[in-house]
Amino acid sequence: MNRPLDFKLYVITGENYHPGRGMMEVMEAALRGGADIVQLRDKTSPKRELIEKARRLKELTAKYGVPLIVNDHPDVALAADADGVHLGQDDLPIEVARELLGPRRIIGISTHRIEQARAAERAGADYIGVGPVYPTGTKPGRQAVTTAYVAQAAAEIRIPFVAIGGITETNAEEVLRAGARRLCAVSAIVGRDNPEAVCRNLLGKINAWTSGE
Ligand code: TZP
Ligand code: MG
Repeated sequence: MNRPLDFKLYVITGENYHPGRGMMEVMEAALRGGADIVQLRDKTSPKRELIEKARRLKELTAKYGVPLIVNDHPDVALAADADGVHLGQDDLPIEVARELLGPRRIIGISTHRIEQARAAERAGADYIGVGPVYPTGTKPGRQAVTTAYVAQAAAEIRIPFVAIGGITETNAEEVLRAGARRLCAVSAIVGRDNPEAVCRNLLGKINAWTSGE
């Protein structure tokens, strides 16, 4: 996977949201629906298991020509030959992750205010997450940044930014109206019976907003 990177619909694994259905099945449905970047986010599995999951997911995403990002762990990303890593503000600094991963892999970072977005851009991040836009049970206890921060990022940030947090088919248009051109969701996609249809619908909304720009 070569940088620079672009994408529209970012899907993150969330196994708590689909009991009885496997991660691979659910993520393949999302990929069929047009998800064009995938993140393995698993805060509980031991590293050995995480590597196994990442390797299986990488095989799948490669079939669709879609990058696989590993949350939190550059070493797991390397072990699975994933395309990149996603960091939080308290994880490894971007510069250190870049040393580990080299120039070709993708580094993304979550941001919650514009100063963090500026710092991420300066440090060489390939994309940033902007959120949580709305309150979400997937990341409890973190205050919503609202669409005001989405609008600020749209006005100022030049690397790709993806809006995340509580985004659904119902509020997607509001987020797009605020200036987002890339959306990310966990529960609203993997927690639904038909992730493929949800992805198609969300992508349709993104495309409607970006056509003619
Ligand atoms: N980072 C900011 S909000 C969030 C993460 C990982 C969770 C998004 O999950 P959902 O279910 O789409 O609200
Ligand atoms: Mg993290």
